[in-house]
Amino acid sequence: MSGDRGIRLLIVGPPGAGKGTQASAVAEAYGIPAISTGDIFRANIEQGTELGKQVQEVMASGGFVPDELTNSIVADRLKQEDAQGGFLLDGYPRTTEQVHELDRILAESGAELDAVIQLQADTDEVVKRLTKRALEQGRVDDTEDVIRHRQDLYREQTEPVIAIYAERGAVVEVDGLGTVDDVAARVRDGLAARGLGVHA
Ligand code: B4P
Repeated sequence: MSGDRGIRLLIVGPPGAGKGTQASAVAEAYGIPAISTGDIFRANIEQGTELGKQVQEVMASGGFVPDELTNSIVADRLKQEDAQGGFLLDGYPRTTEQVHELDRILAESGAELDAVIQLQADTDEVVKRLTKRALEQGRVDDTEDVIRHRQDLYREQTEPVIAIYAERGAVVEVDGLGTVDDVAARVRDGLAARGLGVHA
């Protein structure tokens, strides 16, 4: 870990791989905030803020919010007090441009990433999960066409992000199939194997 300044993690994976679900468990175990760009955008839409109005349409279509906007939100969020002792970023970076911005933000504060958790799940499984969530939560971006578009964007824009971190040797691959508890145990083991266990 980066000295006494806590652990800094990313969690990436296709929509429906279970990022949000696992992020809460990991963040709780390490006592760090889980920062989900998707949650930040959804909260703004719900509250009808200016940002919410700006991102509403693109999110409903399954597209990516423009890098410039997303980057500035993350830069501001990471300056907050609770993120000084480490953080888990969920759903960011999603484009190579966002990787460069995160590199810049971290370099500015002299911090480094400790690991990137890559949750893996095949397309059939993620489509099944998101279709189920659509019935339970009614998220506007969980319709079949939009789910497909989000998966395409993930392959085109976010897989190259994982390749960058793999090149840096930062990726912890985790099989996202199975129960939530099974996956959580694999995440814990994967981090522990890199010397990043909760009690390490
Ligand atoms: P997100 O909020 O990140 O949405 P997501 O990719 O669908 O992930 P989510 O966390 O909701 O789902 P999860 O896989 O955990 O992004 C939404 C939108 O915001 C994007 O499309 C984009 O428009 C915008 N956005 C966000 N970040 C951006 C960025 N950096 N740049 C540009 N735009 C950005 O889980 C899915 C479901 O699976 C859940 O219902 C869960 O209960 C279920 N599940 C989890 N684990 C399971 C398991 N083991 N078994 C069965 N079901 C499971």
